[in-house]
Amino acid sequence: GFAIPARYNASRVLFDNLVNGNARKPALIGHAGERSYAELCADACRWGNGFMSLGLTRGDRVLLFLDDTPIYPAAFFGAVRAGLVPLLINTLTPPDLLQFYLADSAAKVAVADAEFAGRFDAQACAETALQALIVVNGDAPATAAPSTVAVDRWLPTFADQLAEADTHRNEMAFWMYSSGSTGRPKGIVHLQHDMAYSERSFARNVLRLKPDDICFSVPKIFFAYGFGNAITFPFCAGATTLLLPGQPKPAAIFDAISRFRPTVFFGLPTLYTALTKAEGAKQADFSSLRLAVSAAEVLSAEVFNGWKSLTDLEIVEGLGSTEVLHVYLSNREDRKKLGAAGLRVPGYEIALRDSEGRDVAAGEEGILWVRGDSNTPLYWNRPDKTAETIRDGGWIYTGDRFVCDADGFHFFRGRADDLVKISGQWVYPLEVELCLAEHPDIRECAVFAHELPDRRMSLKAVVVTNGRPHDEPALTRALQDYVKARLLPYKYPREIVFIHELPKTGTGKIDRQAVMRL
Ligand code: 3SK
Repeated sequence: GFAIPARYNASRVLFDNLVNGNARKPALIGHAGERSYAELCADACRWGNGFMSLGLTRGDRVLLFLDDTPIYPAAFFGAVRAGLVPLLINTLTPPDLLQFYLADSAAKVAVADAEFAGRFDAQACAETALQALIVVNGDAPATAAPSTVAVDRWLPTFADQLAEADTHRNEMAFWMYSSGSTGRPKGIVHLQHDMAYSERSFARNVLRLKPDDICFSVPKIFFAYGFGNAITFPFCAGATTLLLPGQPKPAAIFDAISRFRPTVFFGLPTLYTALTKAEGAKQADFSSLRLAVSAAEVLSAEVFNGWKSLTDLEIVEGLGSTEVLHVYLSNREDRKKLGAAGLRVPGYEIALRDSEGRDVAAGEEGILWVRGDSNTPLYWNRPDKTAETIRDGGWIYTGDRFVCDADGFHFFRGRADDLVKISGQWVYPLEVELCLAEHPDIRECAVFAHELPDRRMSLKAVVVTNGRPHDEPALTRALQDYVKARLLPYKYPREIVFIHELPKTGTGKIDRQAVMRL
Protein backbone atom coordinates (compact mmCIF):
# COMPACT_ATOMS: atom_id res chain seq x y z
CA GLY A 1 0.00 0.00 0.00
CA PHE A 2 2.56 2.64 -1.05
CA ALA A 3 4.08 2.62 2.46
CA ILE A 4 1.26 4.50 4.18
CA PRO A 5 1.82 3.88 7.92
CA ALA A 6 -0.63 1.86 10.03
CA ARG A 7 -1.44 4.84 12.25
CA TYR A 8 -2.41 7.49 9.73
CA ASN A 9 -4.84 10.41 9.56
CA ALA A 10 -5.83 11.81 6.16
CA SER A 11 -5.37 15.40 7.37
CA ARG A 12 -1.63 14.84 6.79
CA VAL A 13 -2.34 15.51 3.10
CA LEU A 14 -2.62 19.14 4.18
CA PHE A 15 -0.62 19.31 7.41
CA ASP A 16 2.55 17.66 6.08
CA ASN A 17 3.13 20.96 4.28
CA LEU A 18 3.92 22.57 7.63
CA VAL A 19 6.89 20.26 8.13
CA ASN A 20 7.93 20.20 4.47
CA GLY A 21 8.86 23.88 4.36
CA ASN A 22 5.69 24.99 2.56
CA ALA A 23 3.99 26.89 5.41
CA ARG A 24 4.25 30.27 3.67
CA LYS A 25 3.41 29.00 0.19
CA PRO A 26 -0.06 29.65 -1.26
CA ALA A 27 -2.23 26.57 -0.75
CA LEU A 28 -5.20 28.10 -2.50
CA ILE A 29 -6.01 31.14 -4.59
CA GLY A 30 -9.06 32.56 -6.37
CA HIS A 31 -11.72 35.26 -6.13
CA ALA A 32 -13.13 33.69 -2.95
CA GLY A 33 -9.87 34.18 -1.03
CA GLU A 34 -6.26 33.10 -0.71
CA ARG A 35 -4.63 31.03 2.02
CA SER A 36 -1.07 29.99 2.69
CA TYR A 37 -0.57 26.44 3.97
CA ALA A 38 -0.04 27.84 7.48
CA GLU A 39 -3.29 29.84 7.31
CA LEU A 40 -5.29 26.93 5.92
CA CYS A 41 -3.99 24.56 8.61
CA ALA A 42 -4.91 27.13 11.28
CA ASP A 43 -8.43 27.44 9.79
CA ALA A 44 -8.76 23.64 9.71
CA CYS A 45 -7.78 23.40 13.38
CA ARG A 46 -10.42 25.99 14.31
CA TRP A 47 -13.02 23.96 12.45
CA GLY A 48 -11.95 20.74 14.15
CA ASN A 49 -12.05 22.39 17.59
CA GLY A 50 -15.38 23.99 16.74
CA PHE A 51 -16.95 20.66 15.77
CA MET A 52 -15.73 19.08 18.99
CA SER A 53 -17.17 21.98 21.00
CA LEU A 54 -20.57 20.91 19.66
CA GLY A 55 -20.13 17.56 21.38
CA LEU A 56 -19.10 15.51 18.32
CA THR A 57 -16.89 12.51 18.95
CA ARG A 58 -14.80 10.11 16.88
CA GLY A 59 -16.65 8.71 13.83
CA ASP A 60 -19.55 11.21 13.99
CA ARG A 61 -20.64 12.47 10.59
CA VAL A 62 -20.56 16.11 9.42
CA LEU A 63 -22.45 16.96 6.25
CA LEU A 64 -20.68 19.49 3.99
CA PHE A 65 -23.01 21.27 1.58
CA LEU A 66 -20.50 23.70 0.13
CA ASP A 67 -19.36 25.38 -3.03
CA ASP A 68 -15.63 25.62 -3.83
CA THR A 69 -14.34 28.34 -1.50
CA PRO A 70 -11.47 28.28 1.07
CA ILE A 71 -13.97 27.06 3.67
CA TYR A 72 -14.34 23.68 1.96
CA PRO A 73 -10.83 22.33 2.58
CA ALA A 74 -10.71 23.98 6.04
CA ALA A 75 -13.94 22.34 7.23
CA PHE A 76 -13.06 19.02 5.55
CA PHE A 77 -9.55 18.70 7.04
CA GLY A 78 -10.70 20.07 10.40
CA ALA A 79 -13.31 17.33 10.64
CA VAL A 80 -10.91 14.59 9.54
CA ARG A 81 -8.16 15.78 11.88
CA ALA A 82 -10.64 15.62 14.78
CA GLY A 83 -11.52 12.02 13.83
CA LEU A 84 -14.94 12.99 12.40
CA VAL A 85 -16.30 11.87 9.05
CA PRO A 86 -17.30 14.55 6.53
CA LEU A 87 -19.86 13.83 3.80
CA LEU A 88 -19.34 15.71 0.55
CA ILE A 89 -22.70 16.63 -0.94
CA ASN A 90 -23.57 17.76 -4.47
CA THR A 91 -24.47 21.47 -4.44
CA LEU A 92 -27.56 20.77 -6.58
CA THR A 93 -29.07 18.52 -3.88
CA PRO A 94 -32.79 19.30 -3.50
CA PRO A 95 -34.47 19.30 -0.03
CA ASP A 96 -35.89 15.76 -0.26
CA LEU A 97 -32.58 14.22 -1.14
CA LEU A 98 -30.85 16.26 1.55
CA GLN A 99 -33.31 14.81 4.00
CA PHE A 100 -32.37 11.31 2.81
CA TYR A 101 -28.66 12.07 3.32
CA LEU A 102 -29.29 13.31 6.84
CA ALA A 103 -31.32 10.24 7.72
CA ASP A 104 -28.94 7.78 6.04
CA SER A 105 -25.77 9.25 7.56
CA ALA A 106 -27.17 10.36 10.94
CA ALA A 107 -24.97 13.47 10.54
CA LYS A 108 -25.08 15.53 13.73
CA VAL A 109 -23.75 18.75 12.22
CA ALA A 110 -24.02 20.28 8.75
CA VAL A 111 -21.99 23.10 7.22
CA ALA A 112 -23.76 24.85 4.35
CA ASP A 113 -23.23 27.90 2.18
CA ALA A 114 -25.91 30.52 2.86
CA GLU A 115 -27.35 30.01 -0.62
CA PHE A 116 -28.04 26.32 0.17
CA ALA A 117 -29.12 26.73 3.81
CA GLY A 118 -32.77 27.27 2.86
CA ARG A 119 -32.93 23.66 1.68
CA PHE A 120 -32.85 22.43 5.29
CA ASP A 121 -36.43 22.04 6.44
CA ALA A 122 -36.82 22.74 10.17
CA GLN A 123 -39.60 20.22 10.73
CA ALA A 124 -38.04 17.44 8.69
CA CYS A 125 -34.62 17.99 10.31
CA ALA A 126 -36.19 17.51 13.74
CA GLU A 127 -36.68 13.85 12.79
CA THR A 128 -32.96 13.34 12.11
CA ALA A 129 -29.85 13.38 14.28
CA LEU A 130 -28.94 16.89 13.08
CA GLN A 131 -28.20 19.18 16.01
CA ALA A 132 -26.61 22.21 14.38
CA LEU A 133 -26.37 23.90 11.01
CA ILE A 134 -23.33 26.11 10.51
CA VAL A 135 -23.98 28.69 7.79
CA VAL A 136 -21.01 30.11 5.90
CA ASN A 137 -20.42 32.66 3.12
CA GLY A 138 -23.48 34.76 3.97
CA ASP A 139 -26.34 35.06 6.41
CA ALA A 140 -28.60 32.17 7.33
CA PRO A 141 -32.15 32.47 6.03
CA ALA A 142 -34.76 32.93 8.75
CA THR A 143 -36.18 29.47 8.01
CA ALA A 144 -32.91 27.56 8.31
CA ALA A 145 -32.91 24.65 10.72
CA PRO A 146 -32.20 23.48 13.35
CA SER A 147 -30.06 25.53 15.80
CA THR A 148 -28.17 27.69 13.36
CA VAL A 149 -24.66 28.94 14.01
CA ALA A 150 -23.38 32.10 12.27
CA VAL A 151 -19.79 31.23 11.51
CA ASP A 152 -18.27 34.71 11.73
CA ARG A 153 -18.65 35.06 15.46
CA TRP A 154 -18.23 31.35 16.21
CA LEU A 155 -15.16 30.11 14.37
CA PRO A 156 -12.58 32.73 15.50
CA THR A 157 -13.18 31.75 19.12
CA PHE A 158 -11.42 28.38 18.65
CA ALA A 159 -7.73 27.55 18.93
CA ASP A 160 -5.69 27.29 15.74
CA GLN A 161 -3.84 24.17 16.91
CA LEU A 162 -5.28 20.65 17.02
CA ALA A 163 -3.45 17.33 17.41
CA GLU A 164 -4.54 14.77 14.83
CA ALA A 165 -6.84 11.97 15.97
CA ASP A 166 -4.87 8.74 16.35
CA THR A 167 -6.70 6.97 13.54
CA HIS A 168 -5.76 3.72 11.82
CA ARG A 169 -5.08 3.89 8.07
CA ASN A 170 -8.13 1.65 7.53
CA GLU A 171 -10.51 3.73 9.59
CA MET A 172 -13.41 5.53 7.93
CA ALA A 173 -12.39 9.05 6.83
CA PHE A 174 -15.10 10.57 4.57
CA TRP A 175 -18.00 9.71 2.24
CA MET A 176 -19.40 10.79 -1.07
CA TYR A 177 -22.78 9.78 -2.41
CA SER A 178 -23.10 8.16 -5.81
CA SER A 179 -25.31 10.11 -8.18
CA GLY A 180 -27.84 7.24 -8.12
CA SER A 181 -29.03 6.98 -11.70
CA THR A 182 -31.40 4.27 -10.49
CA GLY A 183 -32.78 4.03 -6.98
CA ARG A 184 -31.58 6.08 -4.02
CA PRO A 185 -27.94 7.17 -3.87
CA LYS A 186 -25.39 5.06 -2.04
CA GLY A 187 -22.96 6.47 0.52
CA ILE A 188 -19.49 5.50 -0.70
CA VAL A 189 -17.19 5.20 2.30
CA HIS A 190 -13.49 6.05 1.99
CA LEU A 191 -10.74 5.31 4.47
CA GLN A 192 -7.93 7.40 5.96
CA HIS A 193 -5.29 6.17 3.51
CA ASP A 194 -7.35 6.49 0.29
CA MET A 195 -6.43 10.08 -0.58
CA ALA A 196 -2.70 9.44 -0.25
CA TYR A 197 -3.09 6.22 -2.23
CA SER A 198 -4.83 7.95 -5.15
CA GLU A 199 -2.06 10.55 -5.21
CA ARG A 200 0.75 7.99 -5.18
CA SER A 201 -0.91 6.00 -7.96
CA PHE A 202 -2.49 8.43 -10.41
CA ALA A 203 -1.10 11.88 -9.66
CA ARG A 204 2.56 10.87 -9.28
CA ASN A 205 2.57 8.78 -12.42
CA VAL A 206 0.35 10.84 -14.72
CA LEU A 207 0.18 14.46 -13.52
CA ARG A 208 3.68 14.65 -12.06
CA LEU A 209 2.87 17.86 -10.21
CA LYS A 210 5.69 20.14 -9.09
CA PRO A 211 5.48 22.59 -6.15
CA ASP A 212 5.08 25.52 -8.54
CA ASP A 213 2.06 23.99 -10.32
CA ILE A 214 -1.33 25.65 -9.99
CA CYS A 215 -4.21 23.18 -10.43
CA PHE A 216 -7.58 24.35 -11.70
CA SER A 217 -10.41 21.81 -11.54
CA VAL A 218 -13.70 23.00 -12.98
CA PRO A 219 -15.40 19.80 -11.69
CA LYS A 220 -16.17 20.73 -8.10
CA ILE A 221 -14.77 19.41 -4.83
CA PHE A 222 -17.88 17.39 -3.90
CA PHE A 223 -17.27 15.21 -6.99
CA ALA A 224 -14.53 12.58 -6.45
CA TYR A 225 -12.80 13.68 -9.63
CA GLY A 226 -12.73 17.34 -8.53
CA PHE A 227 -11.77 16.38 -4.96
CA GLY A 228 -8.56 14.71 -6.14
CA ASN A 229 -7.77 17.44 -8.69
CA ALA A 230 -8.42 20.43 -6.43
CA ILE A 231 -7.47 19.10 -2.98
CA THR A 232 -5.56 15.84 -2.71
CA PHE A 233 -3.09 16.21 -5.56
CA PRO A 234 -2.01 19.84 -5.23
CA PHE A 235 -1.75 19.58 -1.43
CA CYS A 236 0.30 16.37 -1.58
CA ALA A 237 2.70 18.12 -3.97
CA GLY A 238 2.91 21.38 -1.98
CA ALA A 239 1.42 23.05 -5.06
CA THR A 240 -1.48 25.52 -5.28
CA THR A 241 -5.15 25.06 -6.10
CA LEU A 242 -7.33 27.66 -7.82
CA LEU A 243 -10.94 27.56 -6.58
CA LEU A 244 -13.81 28.95 -8.62
CA PRO A 245 -17.19 29.01 -6.87
CA GLY A 246 -20.46 29.45 -8.73
CA GLN A 247 -21.62 28.21 -12.07
CA PRO A 248 -18.70 27.33 -14.29
CA LYS A 249 -19.60 29.61 -17.22
CA PRO A 250 -16.99 29.83 -20.02
CA ALA A 251 -16.43 33.58 -19.48
CA ALA A 252 -15.67 33.02 -15.77
CA ILE A 253 -13.33 30.14 -16.60
CA PHE A 254 -11.44 32.14 -19.25
CA ASP A 255 -11.16 35.04 -16.82
CA ALA A 256 -9.84 32.80 -14.02
CA ILE A 257 -7.27 31.24 -16.35
CA SER A 258 -5.92 34.56 -17.56
CA ARG A 259 -5.96 36.15 -14.09
CA PHE A 260 -4.56 33.31 -11.96
CA ARG A 261 -2.47 31.50 -14.61
CA PRO A 262 -3.03 27.84 -13.66
CA THR A 263 -0.67 25.25 -15.12
CA VAL A 264 -2.86 22.10 -14.96
CA PHE A 265 -6.48 22.19 -16.07
CA PHE A 266 -9.08 19.51 -15.29
CA GLY A 267 -12.33 19.20 -17.22
CA LEU A 268 -14.61 16.71 -18.85
CA PRO A 269 -15.69 16.38 -22.49
CA THR A 270 -18.94 18.34 -22.08
CA LEU A 271 -16.97 21.24 -20.60
CA TYR A 272 -14.20 21.11 -23.21
CA THR A 273 -16.90 21.25 -25.92
CA ALA A 274 -18.58 24.26 -24.30
CA LEU A 275 -15.26 26.09 -23.85
CA THR A 276 -14.05 25.39 -27.36
CA LYS A 277 -17.26 26.73 -28.88
CA ALA A 278 -17.82 29.62 -26.44
CA GLU A 279 -17.71 33.27 -27.34
CA GLY A 280 -14.34 34.69 -26.36
CA ALA A 281 -12.52 31.35 -26.68
CA LYS A 282 -10.20 32.58 -29.41
CA GLN A 283 -9.23 35.68 -27.42
CA ALA A 284 -8.65 33.77 -24.15
CA ASP A 285 -5.08 33.39 -22.90
CA PHE A 286 -4.21 29.72 -22.28
CA SER A 287 -0.46 30.24 -22.29
CA SER A 288 -0.03 29.29 -18.60
CA LEU A 289 -1.38 25.73 -19.09
CA ARG A 290 1.04 22.83 -19.44
CA LEU A 291 -1.49 19.99 -19.10
CA ALA A 292 -5.23 19.45 -19.73
CA VAL A 293 -6.91 16.40 -18.21
CA SER A 294 -10.29 14.82 -18.92
CA ALA A 295 -12.29 12.03 -17.27
CA ALA A 296 -15.89 11.10 -16.44
CA GLU A 297 -17.06 10.77 -20.06
CA VAL A 298 -15.69 9.33 -23.28
CA LEU A 299 -13.59 11.93 -25.09
CA SER A 300 -14.33 12.11 -28.82
CA ALA A 301 -11.80 12.96 -31.51
CA GLU A 302 -13.81 16.08 -32.28
CA VAL A 303 -13.46 17.45 -28.74
CA PHE A 304 -9.78 16.48 -28.54
CA ASN A 305 -9.03 18.20 -31.86
CA GLY A 306 -11.13 21.28 -31.06
CA TRP A 307 -9.25 21.86 -27.79
CA LYS A 308 -5.92 21.19 -29.44
CA SER A 309 -6.48 23.75 -32.18
CA LEU A 310 -7.62 26.29 -29.58
CA THR A 311 -4.87 25.80 -26.99
CA ASP A 312 -2.21 23.64 -28.64
CA LEU A 313 -2.64 21.14 -25.78
CA GLU A 314 -3.47 17.46 -26.23
CA ILE A 315 -6.00 16.42 -23.59
CA VAL A 316 -4.89 13.48 -21.41
CA GLU A 317 -7.93 11.25 -20.88
CA GLY A 318 -8.51 8.92 -17.94
CA LEU A 319 -11.27 6.95 -16.30
CA GLY A 320 -12.05 6.61 -12.63
CA SER A 321 -14.94 6.21 -10.25
CA THR A 322 -16.08 7.46 -6.90
CA GLU A 323 -15.78 3.88 -5.59
CA VAL A 324 -12.06 3.86 -6.45
CA LEU A 325 -11.82 7.56 -5.45
CA HIS A 326 -9.98 8.63 -8.58
CA VAL A 327 -8.54 7.55 -11.92
CA TYR A 328 -7.38 3.94 -12.48
CA LEU A 329 -7.03 3.93 -16.28
CA SER A 330 -5.24 6.80 -17.96
CA ASN A 331 -3.38 7.97 -21.01
CA ARG A 332 -0.07 9.74 -20.44
CA GLU A 333 1.37 12.90 -21.95
CA ASP A 334 3.92 10.78 -23.79
CA ARG A 335 1.80 7.63 -24.32
CA LYS A 336 -1.73 8.17 -25.51
CA LYS A 337 -4.23 6.82 -27.99
CA LEU A 338 -7.20 8.84 -29.10
CA GLY A 339 -10.43 7.08 -28.13
CA ALA A 340 -8.78 5.05 -25.35
CA ALA A 341 -9.50 5.48 -21.64
CA GLY A 342 -5.85 4.58 -21.26
CA LEU A 343 -3.36 2.27 -19.60
CA ARG A 344 -3.62 0.70 -16.14
CA VAL A 345 -2.53 3.20 -13.48
CA PRO A 346 0.18 1.72 -11.16
CA GLY A 347 -1.42 0.61 -7.89
CA TYR A 348 -4.53 -0.84 -9.59
CA GLU A 349 -5.17 -4.30 -10.99
CA ILE A 350 -7.49 -4.41 -13.98
CA ALA A 351 -9.32 -7.51 -15.23
CA LEU A 352 -11.70 -7.98 -18.15
CA ARG A 353 -14.15 -10.77 -17.41
CA ASP A 354 -17.17 -12.40 -19.01
CA SER A 355 -20.61 -12.40 -17.42
CA GLU A 356 -19.67 -15.51 -15.41
CA GLY A 357 -16.67 -13.73 -13.93
CA ARG A 358 -14.03 -15.61 -16.01
CA ASP A 359 -11.13 -13.67 -17.52
CA VAL A 360 -11.63 -13.15 -21.27
CA ALA A 361 -8.88 -13.99 -23.76
CA ALA A 362 -6.41 -11.26 -24.76
CA GLY A 363 -7.99 -8.77 -27.16
CA GLU A 364 -11.55 -9.85 -26.36
CA GLU A 365 -14.26 -7.64 -24.95
CA GLY A 366 -15.08 -8.09 -21.26
CA ILE A 367 -16.55 -6.34 -18.25
CA LEU A 368 -13.98 -4.31 -16.37
CA TRP A 369 -13.11 -5.16 -12.76
CA VAL A 370 -10.66 -3.07 -10.76
CA ARG A 371 -8.82 -3.65 -7.50
CA GLY A 372 -6.61 -1.22 -5.60
CA ASP A 373 -6.07 -0.01 -2.07
CA SER A 374 -8.26 3.08 -2.50
CA ASN A 375 -11.33 0.97 -3.38
CA THR A 376 -14.28 1.65 -1.10
CA PRO A 377 -14.86 -1.22 1.35
CA LEU A 378 -18.63 -0.63 1.46
CA TYR A 379 -21.74 1.33 0.63
CA TRP A 380 -23.12 2.70 3.89
CA ASN A 381 -26.21 0.84 5.10
CA ARG A 382 -26.34 -1.15 1.83
CA PRO A 383 -25.01 -4.70 2.27
CA ASP A 384 -27.04 -5.74 -0.80
CA LYS A 385 -25.38 -3.20 -3.12
CA THR A 386 -21.99 -3.79 -1.47
CA ALA A 387 -22.22 -7.52 -2.25
CA GLU A 388 -23.25 -6.80 -5.87
CA THR A 389 -20.35 -4.45 -6.54
CA ILE A 390 -17.46 -5.54 -4.30
CA ARG A 391 -16.59 -9.18 -4.86
CA ASP A 392 -13.78 -11.74 -4.81
CA GLY A 393 -11.56 -10.13 -2.21
CA GLY A 394 -11.98 -6.45 -2.95
CA TRP A 395 -12.50 -6.35 -6.73
CA ILE A 396 -15.02 -3.75 -7.91
CA TYR A 397 -17.37 -4.78 -10.68
CA THR A 398 -17.75 -1.63 -12.81
CA GLY A 399 -20.37 -2.82 -15.32
CA ASP A 400 -18.36 -1.12 -18.11
CA ARG A 401 -17.43 -3.18 -21.17
CA PHE A 402 -13.90 -2.69 -22.49
CA VAL A 403 -11.39 -4.17 -24.88
CA CYS A 404 -7.68 -3.95 -24.23
CA ASP A 405 -5.29 -3.77 -27.20
CA ALA A 406 -1.85 -5.35 -27.44
CA ASP A 407 -0.25 -2.17 -26.04
CA GLY A 408 -2.42 -2.23 -22.90
CA PHE A 409 -4.78 0.61 -23.93
CA HIS A 410 -8.39 0.12 -22.86
CA PHE A 411 -11.29 1.14 -25.10
CA PHE A 412 -14.79 1.67 -23.69
CA ARG A 413 -17.48 -0.28 -25.49
CA GLY A 414 -20.56 0.71 -23.44
CA ARG A 415 -22.27 -0.52 -20.32
CA ALA A 416 -22.74 -4.21 -19.61
CA ASP A 417 -26.43 -3.72 -19.24
CA ASP A 418 -27.52 -1.45 -22.09
CA LEU A 419 -27.74 -3.94 -24.91
CA VAL A 420 -31.11 -3.64 -26.64
CA LYS A 421 -32.83 -5.54 -29.40
CA ILE A 422 -34.05 -3.23 -32.17
CA SER A 423 -35.88 -4.85 -35.04
CA GLY A 424 -34.69 -8.16 -33.64
CA GLN A 425 -31.03 -7.19 -33.65
CA TRP A 426 -28.72 -6.22 -30.80
CA VAL A 427 -27.64 -2.57 -30.56
CA TYR A 428 -25.62 -0.60 -28.05
CA PRO A 429 -27.06 2.95 -27.93
CA LEU A 430 -23.62 4.34 -27.07
CA GLU A 431 -22.23 3.13 -30.38
CA VAL A 432 -24.88 5.17 -32.19
CA GLU A 433 -24.28 8.17 -29.93
CA LEU A 434 -20.54 8.20 -30.64
CA CYS A 435 -21.26 7.95 -34.35
CA LEU A 436 -23.76 10.84 -34.38
CA ALA A 437 -21.40 12.96 -32.28
CA GLU A 438 -18.90 12.88 -35.14
CA HIS A 439 -21.39 14.54 -37.52
CA PRO A 440 -20.26 18.12 -38.32
CA ASP A 441 -23.72 19.57 -37.57
CA ILE A 442 -23.92 18.04 -34.07
CA ARG A 443 -22.57 19.75 -30.94
CA GLU A 444 -23.74 17.15 -28.42
CA CYS A 445 -26.19 14.30 -28.32
CA ALA A 446 -27.57 11.44 -26.26
CA VAL A 447 -28.97 8.23 -27.69
CA PHE A 448 -31.06 5.77 -25.71
CA ALA A 449 -33.47 2.92 -26.16
CA HIS A 450 -37.11 3.33 -25.22
CA GLU A 451 -40.12 1.09 -25.27
CA LEU A 452 -42.87 1.73 -27.85
CA PRO A 453 -46.55 1.23 -26.94
CA ASP A 454 -46.39 -2.17 -28.68
CA ARG A 455 -43.49 -3.24 -26.39
CA ARG A 456 -40.89 -3.06 -29.15
CA MET A 457 -37.71 -1.22 -28.38
CA SER A 458 -36.72 1.77 -30.45
CA LEU A 459 -33.72 4.06 -30.55
CA LYS A 460 -34.16 7.78 -29.92
CA ALA A 461 -31.55 10.52 -30.29
CA VAL A 462 -31.73 13.90 -28.60
CA VAL A 463 -29.37 16.28 -30.35
CA VAL A 464 -28.03 19.81 -30.08
CA THR A 465 -26.85 21.22 -33.38
CA ASN A 466 -23.89 23.48 -34.00
CA GLY A 467 -26.28 26.35 -34.50
CA ARG A 468 -26.03 26.54 -38.28
CA PRO A 469 -29.47 27.18 -39.84
CA HIS A 470 -31.05 23.88 -40.82
CA ASP A 471 -34.26 22.27 -41.93
CA GLU A 472 -35.24 19.71 -39.26
CA PRO A 473 -36.79 17.02 -41.47
CA ALA A 474 -33.88 17.24 -43.89
CA LEU A 475 -31.28 17.10 -41.12
CA THR A 476 -33.12 14.18 -39.48
CA ARG A 477 -32.82 12.20 -42.71
CA ALA A 478 -29.20 13.24 -43.15
CA LEU A 479 -28.32 12.10 -39.62
CA GLN A 480 -30.10 8.78 -40.06
CA ASP A 481 -28.28 8.21 -43.35
CA TYR A 482 -25.02 9.14 -41.67
CA VAL A 483 -25.48 6.42 -39.03
CA LYS A 484 -26.69 3.90 -41.60
CA ALA A 485 -23.61 4.57 -43.66
CA ARG A 486 -21.18 4.13 -40.79
CA LEU A 487 -22.76 1.44 -38.64
CA LEU A 488 -24.96 -1.46 -39.60
CA PRO A 489 -28.05 0.11 -41.24
CA TYR A 490 -30.55 -1.11 -38.65
CA LYS A 491 -28.76 0.87 -35.96
CA TYR A 492 -30.04 4.28 -37.05
CA PRO A 493 -32.16 6.25 -34.50
CA ARG A 494 -35.82 6.03 -35.51
CA GLU A 495 -36.64 9.29 -33.76
CA ILE A 496 -34.50 12.43 -33.51
CA VAL A 497 -35.40 15.31 -31.22
CA PHE A 498 -33.71 18.71 -31.52
CA ILE A 499 -33.17 20.79 -28.40
CA HIS A 500 -31.01 23.81 -27.45
CA GLU A 501 -29.05 22.24 -24.57
CA LEU A 502 -28.82 18.77 -23.02
CA PRO A 503 -29.69 18.68 -19.31
CA LYS A 504 -26.60 18.14 -17.11
CA THR A 505 -26.08 16.64 -13.66
CA GLY A 506 -24.44 18.57 -10.83
CA THR A 507 -21.10 17.13 -11.92
CA GLY A 508 -21.54 18.37 -15.48
CA LYS A 509 -22.30 15.03 -17.11
CA ILE A 510 -25.24 14.59 -19.47
CA ASP A 511 -28.23 13.80 -17.24
CA ARG A 512 -29.50 10.71 -19.03
CA GLN A 513 -32.50 10.28 -16.77
CA ALA A 514 -33.62 13.83 -17.59
CA VAL A 515 -32.91 13.37 -21.32
CA MET A 516 -35.06 10.25 -21.35
CA ARG A 517 -37.95 12.19 -19.86
CA LEU A 518 -37.83 14.83 -22.65
O1 3SK B 1 -15.94 9.39 -13.89
C1 3SK B 1 -14.72 9.39 -13.72
O2 3SK B 1 -13.96 9.13 -14.67
C2 3SK B 1 -14.12 9.72 -12.37
C3 3SK B 1 -12.81 10.02 -12.31
C4 3SK B 1 -12.21 10.29 -11.12
C5 3SK B 1 -12.92 10.27 -9.97
C6 3SK B 1 -14.25 10.00 -10.01
C7 3SK B 1 -14.86 9.72 -11.21
C8 3SK B 1 -16.33 9.40 -11.18
